[in-house]
Amino acid sequence: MWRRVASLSPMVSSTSRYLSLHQAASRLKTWESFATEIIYPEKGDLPAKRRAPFITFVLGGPGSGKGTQCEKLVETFGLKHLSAGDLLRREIALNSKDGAIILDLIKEGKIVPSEVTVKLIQKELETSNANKFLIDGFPRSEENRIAFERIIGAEPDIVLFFDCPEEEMVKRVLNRNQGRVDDNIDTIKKRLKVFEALNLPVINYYKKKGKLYTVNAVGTVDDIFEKVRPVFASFEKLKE
Ligand code: UP5
Ligand code: MG
Repeated sequence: MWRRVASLSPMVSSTSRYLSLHQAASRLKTWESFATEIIYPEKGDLPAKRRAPFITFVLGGPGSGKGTQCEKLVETFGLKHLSAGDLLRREIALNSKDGAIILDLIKEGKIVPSEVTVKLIQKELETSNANKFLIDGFPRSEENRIAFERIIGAEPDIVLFFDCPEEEMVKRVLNRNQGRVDDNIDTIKKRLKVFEALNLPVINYYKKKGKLYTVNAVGTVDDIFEKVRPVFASFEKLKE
């Protein structure tokens, strides 16, 4: 069962005023497919796929180590890793209809429109057999966050924030050497500005909600993982 988002119903109904009946009905259908209460079978257990997924948002500035730590979480806890940046880069590689626009935005360190990113994440969530997800590098703005709640009809269970000094992040990104179009000093400066202006408010939002786990992201990869591991080990749902 997906967790219902308290503000979802009013948001859907107020949004519907600006949508055609067909659009509104289709949005409601999408939401219902995620949010409908599950009727428990009299005997036996629910198939894993139908349980509420455990969702973690993994946030932090460029080069703070989100992807690196996600890989270790996958190995240790069997979580499914969805990197929003990788999903967008895949669209570029596939030359999809949004590919060219995505490339221009990434080159400028700007945020791709929420609808595009959320739809890509939605497709992965719907088609995966997994029930525990790490959503890496998303949401990057309050608008992203609200779009996820509206379209997916769910909130994260926890939010992991890798807190890393800018100097260290710049050093790591410049040393990466994987040919990413945004790994150059001009774009990194823009990415850092966007992170501070738009992503920090999201981090503060989850802090107020008591969902935020902040990890000091300085140190070796293994040292940092030793700070991340207990966060996940404490969730019974992840042991199922
Ligand atoms: N490294 C990692 N940990 C280290 C450590 N402890 N000590 C020393 N080195 C360490 O790590 C970066 C580098 O540092 C690697 O070489 C690693 O080996 C080393 P990584 O784990 O890759 O860091 P990460 O935080 O994942 O950095 P990344 O550059 O991927 O973060 P971004 O958030 O900038 O990139 P993302 O791919 O998420 O987004 C790219 C762009 O896509 C955005 O700028 C935006 O334009 C667009 N985008 C959207 O518009 N919307 C989205 O929802 C997502 C992306
Ligand atoms: Mg990454």
